[in-house]
Amino acid sequence: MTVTLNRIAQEGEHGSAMMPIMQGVGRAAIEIAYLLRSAVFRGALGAAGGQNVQGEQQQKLDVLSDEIFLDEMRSTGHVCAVGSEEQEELLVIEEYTSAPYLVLVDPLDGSSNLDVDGPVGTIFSIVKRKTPSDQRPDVSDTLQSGREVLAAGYVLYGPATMLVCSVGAGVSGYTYNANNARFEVSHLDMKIPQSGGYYSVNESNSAQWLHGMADKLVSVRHTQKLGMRYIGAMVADMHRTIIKGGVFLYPADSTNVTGKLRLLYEAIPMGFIMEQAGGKAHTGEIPVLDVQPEALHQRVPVYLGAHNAVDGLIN
Ligand code: P6P
Repeated sequence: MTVTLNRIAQEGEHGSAMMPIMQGVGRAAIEIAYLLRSAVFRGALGAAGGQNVQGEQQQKLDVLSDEIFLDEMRSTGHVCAVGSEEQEELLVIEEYTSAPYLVLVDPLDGSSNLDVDGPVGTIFSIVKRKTPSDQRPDVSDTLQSGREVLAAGYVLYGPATMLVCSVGAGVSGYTYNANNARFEVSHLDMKIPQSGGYYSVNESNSAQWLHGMADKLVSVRHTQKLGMRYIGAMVADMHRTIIKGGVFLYPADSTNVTGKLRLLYEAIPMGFIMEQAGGKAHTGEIPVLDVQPEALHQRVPVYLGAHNAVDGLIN
């Protein structure tokens, strides 16, 4: 009996409520994966000409993936609004303003890898609205700490398309099976190895790191015998860290004093997954999931990985 995404419905306290949205994420992932594979023939590679709220050059595929994801969240009928990296303001789903959930998403993470055919991903988390269902949802509904997240996960568009997710009862990975046109379970109860593996960081920034981070990293990588891998797409670097062990970090530096990665749709969902996989997720000051968000696109430093590797960097 092949196990599919439907098994999520039996997981933990929130599995059944999260199932329709997870299926929507799965549909969006299949559409985005197809778009990525055919982009070069459709003139969909390259810059869209605009910038996102981060001031980063938007790729055409960023915009298309964002549209696909929003459409699939709308089609679930359970989502009242989406906070997206690609949209400055919260996107209210007008047909379902009374729906109970909101989704935070980075629709196409690592899109600078696209023109070199490198791996990219989608990162998402799901929260329950705080505003009453007879009111219009607003950005305050998104400003919840990671401790209130009901579900989170990522899609990795690599040699295979994988959906890795958690509803708070451990982490499982599903791989897209084109023969059956569905995601099928391939990695049950994923746990990060607590020794060995790789450190993963953009070391070209090391001269700007704060708090003696460069020296700490030299010490940790030697004492814990870590190799080095850096793909430049958070989803791919995080997935390898969970499978192989070690730590992924994007420290604050003199240019990005609050870090580069976004709290609501990168750090929190990935921190949720890392903690559920038996790892540690920290900002250098407090656990990522304890940060109280103050803005939709705020940034934080992140240290995500095995406990001993993260502790060696933050203490
Ligand atoms: P840098 C991609 O733009 C991203 O948001 C993450 O996916 C990735 O981990 C990071 O930025 C890469 O940043 O500065 O190393 O290119």
